[in-house]
Amino acid sequence: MTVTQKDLLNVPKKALLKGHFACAGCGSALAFRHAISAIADKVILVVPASCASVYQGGGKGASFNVPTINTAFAASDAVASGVRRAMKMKGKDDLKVVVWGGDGSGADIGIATEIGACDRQEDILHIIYSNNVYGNTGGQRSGDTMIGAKTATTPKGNTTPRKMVPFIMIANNARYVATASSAFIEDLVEKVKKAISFEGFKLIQIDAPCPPNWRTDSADSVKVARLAVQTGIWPLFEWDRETNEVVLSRASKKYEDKSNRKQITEWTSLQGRLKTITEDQLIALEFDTERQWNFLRKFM
Ligand SMILES: Cc1ncc(C[n+]2csc(CCOP(=O)(O)OP(=O)(O)O)c2C)c(N)n1
Ligand code: SF4
Ligand SMILES: [Mg+2]
Repeated sequence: MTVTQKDLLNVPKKALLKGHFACAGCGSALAFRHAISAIADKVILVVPASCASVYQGGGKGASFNVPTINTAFAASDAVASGVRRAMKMKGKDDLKVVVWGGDGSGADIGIATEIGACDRQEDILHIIYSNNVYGNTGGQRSGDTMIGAKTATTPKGNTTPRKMVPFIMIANNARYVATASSAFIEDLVEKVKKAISFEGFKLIQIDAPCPPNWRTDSADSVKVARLAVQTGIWPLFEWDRETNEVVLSRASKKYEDKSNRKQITEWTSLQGRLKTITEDQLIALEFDTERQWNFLRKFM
């Protein structure tokens, strides 16, 4: 299923209307606009507490143009499970239930209900947009924060390796798992469309730059996300339970070979949160990047 730029315009309806409250250059809002617009005629969204709870607006100013249920931080996958079961009972099988949530809920506080839904093979798609922090509450470190990144709770730079949620979901036998990026929108839309075609629990994790917390220029969001792929920091891949194979996405194929990758410092130097990364932290970040690739290679 190849998605072209033309397909991005030819959508059932725009899922994100003008006047939303996301910051300029928000990678999450950009990804949302395309990923959810592509399936806007058949989606019910479930949103845990996050920036998305805020940037959707409310009342007459609401900018989410699809049915949306807002939930408590840890409850989104439980709520989504119930909504999907109810739709099935009502014979509305064509309605797909999608969790749109941040890394704070997806990697940390909601992970118990997320694994529970995966364990029960609930027929839902959980999309984590990862801005690498608890953005909505002031930018605290999350389980998905990069090593070396300064956050509100790691003023000297984060020292803890990322919790790799896609790998957790592979280990828990999800139906389909993928990573995506705000810089590769056609690839993201392809993955979302593919994911909802499967029955069972699906997870997609998106690298979503966040100018205020990453201390980047809002005009650089796509560039920063693209560099994350080109440096090997954020490999784009898909894993399917039927084949138990990891397939690297087009944009990441050549970066499996380390010699093709751009220097990680090209990516860090654009971000205030990583500009002061120490030598030790940089080594640890490189090690953590290789840890991801080594895991993926086991399934290739
Ligand atoms: C149980 C619980 N703990 C803390 C909060 C406060 N809270 C609301 S949103 C949020 C941060 C969400 O972070 P993330 O999921 O990464 O989404 P982002 O804000 O970055 O988009 C926090 C800590 C809450 N609502 N409920
Ligand atoms: S804080 Fe970050 S994730 Fe939240 S709306 Fe702003 S740019 Fe987007
Ligand atoms: Mg977040």
